[in-house]
Amino acid sequence: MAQKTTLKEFEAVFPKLEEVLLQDTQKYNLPKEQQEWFKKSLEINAMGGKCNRGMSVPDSASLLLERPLSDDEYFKAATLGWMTELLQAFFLVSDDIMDGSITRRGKPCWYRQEGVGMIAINDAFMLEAAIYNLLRRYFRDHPRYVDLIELFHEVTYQTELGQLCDLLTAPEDRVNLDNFSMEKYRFIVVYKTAYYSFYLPVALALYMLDIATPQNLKQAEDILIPLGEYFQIQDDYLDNFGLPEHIGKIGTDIMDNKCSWLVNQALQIATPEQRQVLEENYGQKDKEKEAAVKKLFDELQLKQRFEEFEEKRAAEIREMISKVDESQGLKKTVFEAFLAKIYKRSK
Ligand code: GPP
Ligand code: MG
Ligand code: MG
Ligand code: MG
Repeated sequence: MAQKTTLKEFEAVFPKLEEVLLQDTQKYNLPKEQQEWFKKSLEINAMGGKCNRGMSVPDSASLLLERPLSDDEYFKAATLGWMTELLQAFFLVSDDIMDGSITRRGKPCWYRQEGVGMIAINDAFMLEAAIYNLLRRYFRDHPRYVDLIELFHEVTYQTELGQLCDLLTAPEDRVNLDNFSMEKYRFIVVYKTAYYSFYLPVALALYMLDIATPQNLKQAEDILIPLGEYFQIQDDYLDNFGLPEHIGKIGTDIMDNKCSWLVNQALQIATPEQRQVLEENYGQKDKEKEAAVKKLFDELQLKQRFEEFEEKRAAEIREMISKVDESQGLKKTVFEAFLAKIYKRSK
């Protein structure tokens, strides 16, 4: 039987990786003060999240093997998991600057913390560098080392393509609702979120166990991408309807002029008068205008619309999972575990 990891167990691996990363800086004679800075950046930015992405690497590996992992397997899988958390840290530090966000994980965003500012950009690059550093240290002799490196590179690039589309559809100075569409929305979320959050952890587990094939990777992608799209739709929903105490961040999508799921849904059902309200109030850094859009979202019953979407998408995904051909090395339980983690999430 497979064994599910706990946050405590997973977090217990981090100090070892941190130590390895800090020791490595000594070969360049990095001064003590800068080592301390890097340590703090690692601890604040990589630690303290839900670690859903990271923990899903050991969980997926155990489900694929249908048995608990040995200590060595667990350490390797958790290390790959921490690399996905480092990738996420690199993205979030950068994304919060780009989105002008205020809080993350219940604290001020890294770039807004005392003495940090735009140094956060360099810190983001170093969080990314840490991935390849750990990969080299622990996987250089692994038969799929090159595949692992290429996977991180490709998924990073895919996320950047999504982020580019996210940013260019949300110009700060001019609101043009004609820019938005569900087609564009789908591209944005699949690339900026689904690949790194859902496909990556499972692909990592498959490579680690050296059972990845073009067929099972494709099979995994076909389910994990719609699942990731659903996850980002939840993120957009929670940006407006979630509680900051639950989600650990304050929504900025309306003021940021984002091509979010909510505004796309609103555009599909708005009367000409309601569309006018959006034209006049969406995408402006003004609390009252934001409140007018929030009021319109309530009038349009977008909460209910989201709940209907959620039921429908969860049912579709369950259907897809039921059809997984396990002869290719995959297990239905891998996908069920992901769905169970995100279905009706409030944070
Ligand atoms: C989530 O978007 C997407 C990312 C965090 C990827 C960022 C990609 C980069 C290449 C930097 P979001 O802005 O909706 O996330 P949140 O709501 O957490 O700010
Ligand atoms: Mg953001
Ligand atoms: Mg963003
Ligand atoms: Mg968001």
